[in-house]
Amino acid sequence: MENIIVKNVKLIQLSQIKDGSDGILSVAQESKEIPFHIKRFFYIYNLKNKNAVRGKHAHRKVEQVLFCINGSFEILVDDGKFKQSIILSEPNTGIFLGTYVWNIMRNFSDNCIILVVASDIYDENEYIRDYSQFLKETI
Ligand code: T46
Repeated sequence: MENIIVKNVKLIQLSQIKDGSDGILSVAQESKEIPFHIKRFFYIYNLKNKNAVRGKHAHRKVEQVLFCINGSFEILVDDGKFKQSIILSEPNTGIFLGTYVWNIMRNFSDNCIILVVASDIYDENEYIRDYSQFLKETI
C-alpha cells in the first residue's frame, strides 16, 4: 500500500470475504474500519465526461472515507504543505480524508462509482472552496 505523507489522510483496507465464483463481500463498520460515526453516505456516478474535475475543496468539520466501488479515479490530496496523488481502483480500498485536506478528483474511468461515508450531515458552511482561504486557515 502506498505511503501517505499528507496530514489527516490514510488508506483503509477492507477485508474480502470470498465466495469462490459467487463473488466477494467487503464490509466496513463505524468506529472499526471507519474511524467515526457515520451520519451520511452519498455516491458519485455517471462520470462520462473525460475532463470532469470534482472536489476542489476541504472540510472544516466533516471527515469522510471514499471508496471507488467500481472503476478507478485519481485523487490529489493536499494538507497545505505536502501534496500527493493517489489512484483508487480497488473496491476494498478506501481513503480517509480528515479535516483540512484539499482534494481534487479527476481521471475518472467511464464506469467509476465513488461511495463516500461522512461523519456529519451536509452543511455548505463547513466547506472551504477557495484555495487561498484554505491555506490561510491551515497554515
Ligand atoms: C467531498 C467529495 C469527495 C448536497 O446537497 N448534499 C450532499 O451531501 C453533498 C455531498 C452535495 N450536495 C450538493 C452540493 C452541490 O450543489 O451537491 C452538489 C455537488 O456537490 P460538490 O460540488 O461538493 O461535489 P464534489 O463531488 O465536488 O464533492 C463531494 C462532496 O461534496 C465532498 O464532501 O469531499 O465529494
